[in-house]
Amino acid sequence: MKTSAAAEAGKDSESRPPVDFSGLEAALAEAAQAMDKTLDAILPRPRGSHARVQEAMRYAVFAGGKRLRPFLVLSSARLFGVPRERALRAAAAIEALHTYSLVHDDLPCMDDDDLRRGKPTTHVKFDEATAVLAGDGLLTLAFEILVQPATHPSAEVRCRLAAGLAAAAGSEGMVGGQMIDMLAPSESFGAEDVVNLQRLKTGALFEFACQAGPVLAEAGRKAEAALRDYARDYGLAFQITDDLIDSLGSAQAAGKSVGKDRDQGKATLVSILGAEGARAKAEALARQAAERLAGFGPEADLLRALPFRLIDRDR
Ligand code: GRG
Repeated sequence: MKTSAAAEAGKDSESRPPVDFSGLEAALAEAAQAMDKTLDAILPRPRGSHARVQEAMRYAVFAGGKRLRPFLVLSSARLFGVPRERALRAAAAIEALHTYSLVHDDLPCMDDDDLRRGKPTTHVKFDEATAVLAGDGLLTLAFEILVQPATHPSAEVRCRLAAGLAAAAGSEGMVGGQMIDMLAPSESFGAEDVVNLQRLKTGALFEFACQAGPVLAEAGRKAEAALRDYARDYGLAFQITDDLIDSLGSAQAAGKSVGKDRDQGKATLVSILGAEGARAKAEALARQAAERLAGFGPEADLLRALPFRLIDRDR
């Protein structure tokens, strides 16, 4: 039987509009490949007596991520005709920073995980201190990439990118979200609290990824707002799907430990709405995300299709 919260979420659920998935898998694979090549060129080659930390940075980055944030940067940049090299550099910065967050999140003092992206976590493969330093190295590298002139000839644009990433990743963004997550009570944590937590912890970085295109193109605030709104809906749909996988999936399919939220008694939209309600909510958010791009033509079709492909991951 549906809970009332699930019934509420289910109200959002209408049948799915026609979604053009053609070309999406190929585009995702192509973006991931280009990203790996760029990251390989940018990441320092292990050398000297500090080689170990650079080996750990490379281990974490090349452990097989889906490169979703880079795909969002590249796709949003393509909408505005941003030169590919610039978009790839912005994408590399965000992927380096995202990987740092995963390395630190997996540490024994945080989520204490042994498995990430289907492989031993960085502190298991190396050691705890090296994993902390590797995360620090990736975080700082992200900003080094953004402020180099190869990212954009305009210093103002480079500053906006660096400030945007700092805001998304800092204590009013991802770090703040992680803090709330660690302090979150197992009771009296409602849907609104969960949405706020997720918007900071994972959503802020998605917002930055989607806004990188219009910022690189100097396309103006209206374009940035459209991409930000798309990212908000996409980010929450992504998180709900991740929670569904955590709640229902296998560690092998997820490439990481599952069932942790439930074991720790953490509230998620799945525990609040139930699996069916959460799925309906994710579907509604995917539809809304696609609608946010109504002002663009067929060049935005990959971005329109992505949230639907994403929410099908848990089935
Ligand atoms: C430690 C400062 C600090 C922050 C950690 C983002 C985050 C904050 C922790 C990650 C923990 C987690 C599992 C969050 C759920 C959603 C999420 C970000 C999943 C990983 O992103 P994917 O699926 O991963 O894009 P890949 O490996 O494909 O890059």
